[in-house]
Amino acid sequence: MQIPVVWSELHRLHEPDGEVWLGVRTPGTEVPERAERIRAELADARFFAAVQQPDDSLLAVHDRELVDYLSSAWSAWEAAGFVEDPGQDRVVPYIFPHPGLFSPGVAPVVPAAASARAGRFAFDTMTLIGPGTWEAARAAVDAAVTAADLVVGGEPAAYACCRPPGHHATRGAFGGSCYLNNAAAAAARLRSGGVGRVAVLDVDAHHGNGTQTIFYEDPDVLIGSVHVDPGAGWFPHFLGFAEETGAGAGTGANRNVPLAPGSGDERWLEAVGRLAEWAAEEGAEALVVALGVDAAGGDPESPLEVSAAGFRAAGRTLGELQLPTVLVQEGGYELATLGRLVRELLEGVEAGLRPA
Ligand code: SP5
Ligand code: ZN
Repeated sequence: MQIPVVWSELHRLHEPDGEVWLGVRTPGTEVPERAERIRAELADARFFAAVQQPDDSLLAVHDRELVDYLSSAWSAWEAAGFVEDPGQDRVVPYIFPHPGLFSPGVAPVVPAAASARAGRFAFDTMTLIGPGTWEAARAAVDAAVTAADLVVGGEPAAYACCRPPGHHATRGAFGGSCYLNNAAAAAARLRSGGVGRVAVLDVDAHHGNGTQTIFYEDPDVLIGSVHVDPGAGWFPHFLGFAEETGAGAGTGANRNVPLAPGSGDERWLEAVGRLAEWAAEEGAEALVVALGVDAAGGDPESPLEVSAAGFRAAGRTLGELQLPTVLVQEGGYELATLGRLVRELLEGVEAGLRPA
């Protein structure tokens, strides 16, 4: 494979060790083994170490309050003694600043108590913070931005093999196994590196609500996402509908294609094709692919039924746009097939980019 792979060992420091779902600590599927499986499958590629990036690369897409919180959340939790009493070895929120909580004109503060602070920034209970979560999340952004830098520097495409994933994280909140939005940071880097208009196309099985929301009013970052229909009962439940098309100056720059559970290659590839065509028509000069492979038939987190050949075909369609392309790993949870599916998509991109 020609596409360079950006890698950081620091991902291993993030061991969520489960997720709190429906109030119960369940095993969770966003495990360190994921990145190791992908790396093993791509062992013949050129590897680049993720380069540490300045705070600017985070602050381009996140509020300082979120960054400050995430970088200190574990130490504050530990110092508060919650590991011993009540016996919780990960940061878990308990109270949320729900819009319905507030009196008119009263805005949420950052709470004084470490126990309450988590809910100020988390939008679900599943996305646990442990001792190395911050270091790993930050390294994942480093990997995505390093991949963007390779592309700004002239590589036709680059792939960030990173975790934790990012596309559910908004400017000010984290959730859905995501803490910092790696793909958004890559898009911002392409923009600051001189690209006029970037398209982020998200093929993860879940709606990329964070990336959508970060760029919702930005006409120069087009966002397209194909995902399982949240209206059919799937995460992130509240966003990802076709009616969400951007706002303000970004009106028309967002596009969602929700698919019925059970959709396979035919419907999924048709959607990928429509999003790619739209990005070209709207004048995208570079592409970020939010590369989740959890739309695969065997994946435990989604009811879509895409095949290995489907991922290769999607890659080819994206490559045929002939744009400088940054690919950023998102979801994909079936350990036995994960690496192969990523390889199929990357090889498809390579085939599409190559002039016929
Ligand atoms: C990046 C990404 O793919 N995030 C996906 C987060 C979706 N998680 C939803 C989990 C809902 C509860 N999980 C139950 C798993 C049963 N196998
Ligand atoms: Zn997903």
